[in-house]
Amino acid sequence: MKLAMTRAVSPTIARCELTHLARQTIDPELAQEQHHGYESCLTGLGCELLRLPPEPDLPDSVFVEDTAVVLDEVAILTRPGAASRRPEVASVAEALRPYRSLATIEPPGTLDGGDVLVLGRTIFVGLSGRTDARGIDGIRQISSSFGYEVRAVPFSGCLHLKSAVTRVSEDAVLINPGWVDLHVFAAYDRIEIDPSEPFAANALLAWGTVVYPAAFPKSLRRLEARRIQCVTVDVSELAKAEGAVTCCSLLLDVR
Ligand code: CIR
Repeated sequence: MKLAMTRAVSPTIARCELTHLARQTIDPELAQEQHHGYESCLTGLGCELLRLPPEPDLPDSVFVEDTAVVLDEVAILTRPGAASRRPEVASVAEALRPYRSLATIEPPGTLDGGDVLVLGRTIFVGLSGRTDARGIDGIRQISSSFGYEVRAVPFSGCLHLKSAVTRVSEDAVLINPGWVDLHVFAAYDRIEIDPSEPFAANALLAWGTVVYPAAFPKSLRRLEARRIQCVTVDVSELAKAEGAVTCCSLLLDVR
């Protein structure tokens, strides 16, 4: 079974954390409508939806990706870099418990799931304002026993590593070379975003199809030119909270 964990948009999303963006008015109802569209898109790809309990008092709680890293062998509960986001983790742990054994990033280390890009047996982890060296050591300790290699990746200009690079097929990544060094991903086919769309590198590969923001038509064309199958979603309101398509779900295969 394919499973997507999501969580409703908090009515307090306007009080979200922001790092690189200026605060703009966010319409929580429109954000929720767009989130429904995102969920429908995922169920359209044949997965079951598991909606986490709403957390109306936690402004960023829709961005569930940051709370856990789900590998086939284990789910790693994170310790988000923003203290305001740490209370999001407990309910995600309970939802994951039936499906995976659980491990945790221990204090004082911090790690956001948005900084973690798993490509086969290599886990690239962004060294960011949210994820520190201790957090990276934590994920290394947990995952190495399952045969994963962890590589720390410096980047700049954006919140998370996956704002700068994501996987779009078995062997290709979509990347903004202005934010992360292309050479780090030399082993992969690297598709560069259109330079006029700097936020376009965040794509969600969901069971062979790329879920992609409608806001980046030029970069979309680059994906389609490579025969990558894409479906677009409008997540413009969530983007004002510095979120994109990977951050609104945790995808897992369940046997
Ligand atoms: C935050 O700053 O934590 C949220 N406003 C946005 C988190 C987006 N998460 C992600 O890209 N993985």
